[in-house]
Amino acid sequence: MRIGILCHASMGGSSRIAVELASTLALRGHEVHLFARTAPFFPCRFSRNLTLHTVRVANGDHHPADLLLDWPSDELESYVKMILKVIEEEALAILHFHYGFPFAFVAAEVRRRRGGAWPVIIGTLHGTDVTCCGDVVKRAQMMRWLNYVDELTTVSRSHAQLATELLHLSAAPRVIPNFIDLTEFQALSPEVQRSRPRIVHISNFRPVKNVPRLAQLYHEIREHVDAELWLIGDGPEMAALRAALHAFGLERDVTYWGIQRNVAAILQQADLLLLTSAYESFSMVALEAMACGVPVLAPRVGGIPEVVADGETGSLYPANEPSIAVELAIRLLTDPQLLMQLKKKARAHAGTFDKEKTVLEYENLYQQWIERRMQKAHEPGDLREVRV
Ligand code: GMT
Repeated sequence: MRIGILCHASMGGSSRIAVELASTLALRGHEVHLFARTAPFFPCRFSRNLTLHTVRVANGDHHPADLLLDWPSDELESYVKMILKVIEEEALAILHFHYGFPFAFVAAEVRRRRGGAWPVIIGTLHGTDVTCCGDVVKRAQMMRWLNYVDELTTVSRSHAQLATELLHLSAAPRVIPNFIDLTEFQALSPEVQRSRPRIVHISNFRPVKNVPRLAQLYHEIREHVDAELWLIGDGPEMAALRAALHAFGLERDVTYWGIQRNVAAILQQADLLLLTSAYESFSMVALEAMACGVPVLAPRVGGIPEVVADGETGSLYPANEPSIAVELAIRLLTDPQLLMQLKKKARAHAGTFDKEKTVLEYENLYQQWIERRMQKAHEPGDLREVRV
């Protein structure tokens, strides 16, 4: 198949999924074109079938934690034109965007300017592209753009329900969960016991991650357990977090890893992933941690319960009851047998999100749409345009 994939260049989960999907589809023999504003933070896996297209931008040095939603209008126009040109030259059958802003707009523009049936447009909603549609202006925009989309997918049942309600969708998006490459994310022996347990947190440190809560929880856990804290990533709330940890006198117990591409190598050395997010449609980091044999302690919000098996691969706490999170952390970190069991199960459970299986689901979805379109006899002109 000839497939175009649109995504952000940031270090967010939607970009990681899009790049992995594009790379894997190319390695499976499809002709894939990846469209991003600049080269994505996560590198593509090399394949002759994968072409990366970027636009010439005035300011390319955006912080990788920033999800750039409002592109300068000239860049957006260049992006749309670039995609239209590739569709024309390469006869793309599928155009699949990851994350609604600005890509639902871009897809709608492509369909509006080209008319006709090709390429089939698939959109995957990932997280704040839906939650921000509580805002009436954003919601109206998104609802308008989604009229041009042939099929919507999203990453958890919970997020599908939220999207359906907020965006007044006539049918819930198809759920295709996020996935992981189990060869890249591997676990070390679960038997390893450290003199000091190690809590890890990975994020883009945006407000939705509720970073003040992270400092508070660590402070309270630290009063009972001599655990260290490893922080991976960076973002707008990092300075405030540093200040809070300093004020608690915990600065020397914290290791700041900054932004890392190979998080697996660090995750493998941890005992517990601590999350405090106000919302997660899925939580890629929870899945990455589990694949590295690290149990997850997270609030019961959004799609997290569909990723973390409570009591099996970690523990979930009510988002508004942080004291329960502290109790659970102390229990996990002071019971080596329990921790070892959770580590083993975490790795095994991550296997249910294996990349190979999920990429097939996307492949089947594309194939079904192509066949459906091919059967539509009333657009013969269009049918000649596409090579699959
Ligand atoms: O929506 C966002 O805040 C950014 C987005 C991203 O690009 O990383 O994150 C969302 O998509 C990820 C991949 O599907 C999910 O793992 C994250 O849970 C989700 N973030 C939120 O829902 C806050």
